[in-house]
Order: sequence, then C-alpha cells, then structure tokens
Amino acid sequence: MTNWTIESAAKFLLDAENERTNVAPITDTWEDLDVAQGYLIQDELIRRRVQAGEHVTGVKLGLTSKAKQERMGIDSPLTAVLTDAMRIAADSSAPYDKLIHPRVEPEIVFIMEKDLRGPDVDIEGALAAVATVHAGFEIIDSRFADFRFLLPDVVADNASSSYFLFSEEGVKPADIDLVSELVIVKVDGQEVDRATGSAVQGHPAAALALAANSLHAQGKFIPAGSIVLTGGLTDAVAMDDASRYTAEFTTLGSIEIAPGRA
Ligand code: OOG
Ligand code: MG
Repeated sequence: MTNWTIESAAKFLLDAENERTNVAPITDTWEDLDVAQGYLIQDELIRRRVQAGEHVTGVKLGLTSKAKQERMGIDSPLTAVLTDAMRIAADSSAPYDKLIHPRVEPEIVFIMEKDLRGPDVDIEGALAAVATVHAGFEIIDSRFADFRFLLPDVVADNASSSYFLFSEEGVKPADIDLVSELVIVKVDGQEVDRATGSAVQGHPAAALALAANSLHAQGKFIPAGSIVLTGGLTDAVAMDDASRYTAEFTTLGSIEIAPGRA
C-alpha cells in the first residue's frame, strides 16, 4: 500500500488480525514512519476497538528484557494498551483458531491500587501505587510476517498484543522480592527457559515506572484498577495447539495454558 495515513494503517492492522493473515511491515512502504506516528496508529487502533465495544483495562510494556530485545533486534522498550477482550480467565481457553502464529511469554503483572502519573516516577513511587502482584502469561501474535518489524511498526501493532492471563490470587508488593522472583517456563513439563524479575529493567517496578513516565509524554497516566504487564521475562516460546505451557513462579505460583484449551 502507498499513500498511508494513520487511519489506513490502523485499519490495515485490524483487518490482518480479523482475517488472521500476516502482513509486511508498514515501514517497508512507509519508510519514514516514526515512533510518534506509530503511537498515533496505536491510538487509532484502540479507538476503533473501543468503538466496537471493548473497554480499556490496562497497559503493557514490551521489550523490557534483554532476552526479548535481542530476539526482536530492538533495544527500546515500548508501551501498548490492554482491553477486556484480550483477557482470558486463568482457567479457560485461548482461541487458538483466531491466532496467526502465537508465542507465549511469562510476565509479572501488577494491579494498580492508585493512579500513577509521570514524570519522575521511581521504583518506590511505582510500588506504592500497586495493589497486588500476579503470575502472568502473555500470548503475543504479531500481525507482521515472521515477527519481522521495526520499532514504529510494533508500536503501531499495539506491541503484538493478542491475549493475556494472570493468576487470580495476588501477592502484596511488600510480601515479595520482585527482583529475585524466579520463573521457570515449561513445555509439557520440560523446562525451556528461566529468568528472575531483574530481567525486566532490573526491577519489575522500574518497568512500571517507565510505563508511567513514557505515558506522561503522551499526555496519559495509569488509572487505579489498571492491569499492567511488565514485559516478557524470557524469550517468547512458539505456541502450538497440542502442548501444555506452564510458568512456575517461586512466590506468585503457577499459571498454565493447557492442551486443547489453547
Ligand atoms: C513485541 C511485543 C513485546 C514483551 O513483553 O516484550 C512484548 C514482540 O515481541 O512481538 O509483549
Ligand atoms: Mg509481553
């Protein structure tokens, strides 16, 4: 496509998602697309989802860990928007047949007790606004073929968001050492990767602070009650419809996507 606009790019990505097809990166043909315009496309995409009946329920960070940055070849974190339609209950199924080429990644999830506004939010300030911490799994499903994209593309594509789930039982921030919290990722009971909370920006609350500060630059904040995904702790694992994926956290407990349900 040529003669791109913010609107046509948002529609292009939503159509790819709805038609379950993958597409070429927008930057292949909109070569000077920048990150700020990527966020305008993301905003338009969310505006259309809200117009279709979805509700914004939170924020996610992407590319906050070295493992993710190295795999995707992008060393800059980004933010994206979560809606109620993306949430899967911890004990129900993921619509595998709606997905293009899903990957799963373990994440530390915060539920916010208070509004969190940048600028200048630090780890302590971020933690003071958190109600509970949860074990999470995100299912990412880039609309771009082979997950090949540049930063403006992945920003526009709402950071490959498709679905996420998190444990119902939460832990209070004071009752967990977030930096050393360990997660072991297993496929059919076999370990495939592991990481600690330090993987995301040195501290999951540093990732949360980063979200608040970056959103401030866009004139936004994180409202009380929001769900915040702090970013994949390990590289993502390709997901099929037959295997069982488990993220076993030390303090936060385990979360699983079981065969036939994903
Ligand atoms: C971009 C989405 C990144 C994370 O947790 O790092 C993300 C991608 O890897 O496709 O959700
Ligand atoms: Mg993620």
